[in-house]
Amino acid sequence: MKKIMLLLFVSCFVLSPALGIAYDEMEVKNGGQIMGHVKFTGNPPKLASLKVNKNEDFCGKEKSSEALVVGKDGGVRFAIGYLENIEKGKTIERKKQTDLNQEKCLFAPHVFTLVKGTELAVLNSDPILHNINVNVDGIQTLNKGQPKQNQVVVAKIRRMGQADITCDSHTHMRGYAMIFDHPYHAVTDETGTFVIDNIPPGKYTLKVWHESWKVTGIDDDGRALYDKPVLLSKEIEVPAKGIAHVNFELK
Ligand SMILES: [Cu+2]
Repeated sequence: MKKIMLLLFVSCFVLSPALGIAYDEMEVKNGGQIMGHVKFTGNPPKLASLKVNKNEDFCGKEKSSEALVVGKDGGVRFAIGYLENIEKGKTIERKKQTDLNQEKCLFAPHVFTLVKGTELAVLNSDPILHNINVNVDGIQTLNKGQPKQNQVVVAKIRRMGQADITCDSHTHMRGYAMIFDHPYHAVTDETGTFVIDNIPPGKYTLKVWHESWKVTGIDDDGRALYDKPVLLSKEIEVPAKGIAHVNFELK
C-alpha cells in the first residue's frame, strides 16, 4: 500500500508539469521583463457605432464600438499579452480583487485579465438596470441583474479561459476577460504597450489575444456577432534582469 501511495505521489510530481496542470510559486531570481507592442498595420477600419436598444435617454442613441481602438501611432488598445504554459514563477496576488464597472452603459475596463480563484467585483454606477452575464469558453459562470445604482455583485471565478461579458438589458454592451492560472499577463494601454515583469529568465511562448472587430452577423436579440478572436504567437527569450521588446502586428 505504501509503495502504491509513493508511486502515485511521485507520478503526480512528474506528470503535472508536463501536462501544464499546476503553477508553482517561487522566489524569482534575476527576473526579466517583457515589453510588448501591438500595432495596427495599414489604415484601421472605421467601425460602425452600436445602436442602443434601451434607456436611450440615459445611455444615448448609440455608442462607439470598442472592438478596435487604435491610437495615433497605430498602437492597439485592449489586446492581451500572456505567457503560455509557464509552470513556475512569481507569487500570484490572490487577495487582489478585480473591479469591473458598468458605467455610462459600457463595461469599464472593456478588456481585463484575472487569475482563476480570485474575485470579480462588478459595480453598477448607473441609475438604470444592468445585468452581468459572464460566459467562460461558452459556459455560464455568472448571470445577475443589477437593478440598483451602486449595487456590487462579487463572484469567485473558478474557470480558466476566455470570458465573454454581456449585459442582458443592453445589446450594445460587451466586454472580455482572459482567466489564467498564473500571473504573467497584461492588457495593452492606449499606446498598444503591455508590460509583464519578474519573469524567470529563459525561453517562452508569448501570445497576444485580440477580440476581433469583424462583425459576422446579428443574433436574435440584436446583438452584433464577431469573428473568432485574433491570436498571435512568438517564441521569445527573457534575459536575466533585462527587457525583451517584442512587436506584434494586427492587420
Ligand atoms: Cu446594461
